Amino acid sequence: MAILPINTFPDAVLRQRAEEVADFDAALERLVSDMLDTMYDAPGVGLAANQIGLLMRVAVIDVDYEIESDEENTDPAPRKYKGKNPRVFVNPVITKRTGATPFKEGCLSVPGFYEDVKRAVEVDVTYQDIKGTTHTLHATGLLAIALQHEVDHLDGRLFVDHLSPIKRSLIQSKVKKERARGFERSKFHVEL
Ligand code: QAP
Ligand code: CO
Repeated sequence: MAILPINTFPDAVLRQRAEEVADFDAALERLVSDMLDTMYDAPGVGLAANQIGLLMRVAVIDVDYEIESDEENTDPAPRKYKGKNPRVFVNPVITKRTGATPFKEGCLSVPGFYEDVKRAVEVDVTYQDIKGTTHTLHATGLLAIALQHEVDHLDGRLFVDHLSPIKRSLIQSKVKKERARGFERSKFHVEL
């Protein structure tokens, strides 16, 4: 169990193409487990290995879980989930895209920003599971959007790349500024 730090825009590792996974070993199992812990902790619905600084074609997605609200517990740390459905995609390839729709997306690497991105409505994806077995999946709804978003990450693309250059650079400077503020806060242990 480990929650890993998430790289944020414009970190260089988010711009690199991740490499195909060849070894379906214990190290991969640990990586996937840590990625799921990190995603649920955030909380987010998807996370690609680039976001935790590893250039491996691995993504985790859970578009089905809900955070159980707990009025008694004001501590943000352990959270409860109902209906967890972790999905793991190793070496995912989108083989078919159908339709087009705008979808308001966010990203754990671009915290606090949500913008409309044009995505396919349905996708076919071929991928391997954690054991290396190949599967194909026809995805619709939020899962189809998440798959396109995560495969973009593995190819070094972010949702902000689908926006105008002006919007992108504005978001970049704001994310950088927020990150610097976060650093100052942790350095001096000041609660704002
Ligand atoms: C990718 O995104 C995605 O800005 C996953 O402050 C996007 O989990 C899948 C998040 C759209 C499907 C549709 C973003 C959390 C989480 C933030 C995420 C934030 C806190 C984003
Ligand atoms: Co993302």
